[in-house]
Amino acid sequence: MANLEILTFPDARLRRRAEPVPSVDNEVRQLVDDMLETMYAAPGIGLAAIQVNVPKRVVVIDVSEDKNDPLCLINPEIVSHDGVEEMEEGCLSVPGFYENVTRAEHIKVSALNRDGQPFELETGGLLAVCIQHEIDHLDGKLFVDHISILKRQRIRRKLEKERRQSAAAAGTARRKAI
Ligand code: GNR
Ligand code: NI
Repeated sequence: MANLEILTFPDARLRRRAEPVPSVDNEVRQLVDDMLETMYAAPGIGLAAIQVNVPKRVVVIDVSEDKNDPLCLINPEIVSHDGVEEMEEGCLSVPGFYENVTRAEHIKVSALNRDGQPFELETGGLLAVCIQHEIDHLDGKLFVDHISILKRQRIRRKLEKERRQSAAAAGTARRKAI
């Protein structure tokens, strides 16, 4: 298992459209296991492969209280949806920022599981929100695309500044070490 590095907004690699998985083989299962470890370590309630720089349609989720109910969705598709609901969202690729996003309240989703078997899931609440958030990632979308341009720019500037500062700090540490 491996704890993978998570890309952060505004990294252009998060904007790619992920490719469907043609067959669920051992390589895909290894990716799923590494993604679960990365998600639990972060900690987060979901993770899309594109966030760890793998442009494949693979998602892991665990919205359980005790973090003991992992869910894996490969090639997920929303079959039907109804209702609208607003919920505050965060994202491991947009660390430290939380905004309200409006999405479908209930969804029916089809996907393949870790064994490559097809299944359908009908759900609402946080799980439905999380699945929609993750499918957005697979299409190169982030929750900040659902908020105002002004808020998105503010978040981008702050994260770019943080990145510059941590890069500068790393440079200082390296020079001191030499
Ligand atoms: O950990 C996460 N929490 C969360 C909260 C509300 C709505 C969506 C999410 S998903 C997020 C993890 C993540 O970034 N997945 O892509
Ligand atoms: Ni996210």
